[in-house]
Amino acid sequence: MADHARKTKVCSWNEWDPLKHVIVGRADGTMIQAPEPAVEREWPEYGVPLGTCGRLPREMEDKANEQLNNFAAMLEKRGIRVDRPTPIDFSQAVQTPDWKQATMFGCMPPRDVLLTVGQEILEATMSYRSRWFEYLVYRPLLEQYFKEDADFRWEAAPKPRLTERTYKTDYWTRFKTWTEAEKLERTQARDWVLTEAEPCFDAADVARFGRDLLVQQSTVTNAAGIRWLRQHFPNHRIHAVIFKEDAPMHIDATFVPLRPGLALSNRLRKPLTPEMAELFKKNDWEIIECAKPAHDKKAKFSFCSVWLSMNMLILDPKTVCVEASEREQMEQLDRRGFEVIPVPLWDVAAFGGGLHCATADVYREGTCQDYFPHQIPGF
Ligand code: DAV
Repeated sequence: MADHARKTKVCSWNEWDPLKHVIVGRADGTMIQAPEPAVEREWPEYGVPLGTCGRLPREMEDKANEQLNNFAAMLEKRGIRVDRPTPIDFSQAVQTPDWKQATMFGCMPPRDVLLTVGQEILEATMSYRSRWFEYLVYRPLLEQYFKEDADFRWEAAPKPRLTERTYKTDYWTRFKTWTEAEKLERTQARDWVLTEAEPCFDAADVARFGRDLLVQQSTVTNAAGIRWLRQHFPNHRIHAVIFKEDAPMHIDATFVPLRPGLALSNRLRKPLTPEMAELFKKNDWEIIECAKPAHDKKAKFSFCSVWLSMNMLILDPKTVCVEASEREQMEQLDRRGFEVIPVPLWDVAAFGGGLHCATADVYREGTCQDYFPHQIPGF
């Protein structure tokens, strides 16, 4: 179809309305990043000690791409338009006037970078130097949507400087010396690797519920980032949340909406914001604990946890895609009346996540609704 003949419309207000257009990531060229203040990768058990960087093995990449391609083809078969990013050479060094970073990362998880709120797609700041330029892989698509949809609001959050001021530079070294109790104290104090020198956030720390957005403060999203989002979306109610977890990154394996009135909560990572439980209760939302994950350890080279079991793509309020090995999670949702579509995607984990991470909404039907008419003052 000629570009101008497509009916492109950018709009998505929540995680569950009928999905019509989505971006699915690619595994091509994904790197184990070189160390930087925000993040250190090490897998001594696989012969990759701290400081090693390089492209993930080609056979893993091929398998991941096969699963991503099958996932995309399944969505297209169901009438959903699927777009893909344009990979660039992620093994190249990148620099700004302030710093130089030996490698980039990849383009598997569009959810981390692109936040769709209504007719807007917002490019997140990101907080890793290796991910500073990641928005470039989505630019061909965003330029196209801009041409094809006169109402598309294309926005980018201020690019952070990411100098030494942005980080507690010895954080990860100290982290390794802390007991579990000490790590949890840091969580209670919201004391992670980012300082508050400038706003930082990843788009995947946001869960969208119409007028209400839950934003997780985490190792990649600071309070200033949440404040920036609050000021950027004045018609939304932004709720800052944290969970019982020592190095949180992204809300989409911790707390996920399923449909109006029903949300799925991680069975280990409990909400540490009492107001959050109250908000859901007051508005008659039921929160259920996720099922037991199928895997008992992370995938090889994966920085994501086994809780990718709850990282799902919802196609409409009755239909949900779940990773195909997550039998118990599928059964739980089946009992709740969902049509569950099993999608093999575990081999993609090392490239940046699961079904939710691997996608970014472009268009869902529906309008902006208020699912929480009873608010909690100050939250
Ligand atoms: O909790 O393992 C998964 C989500 C990454 N986007 C986790 C993070």
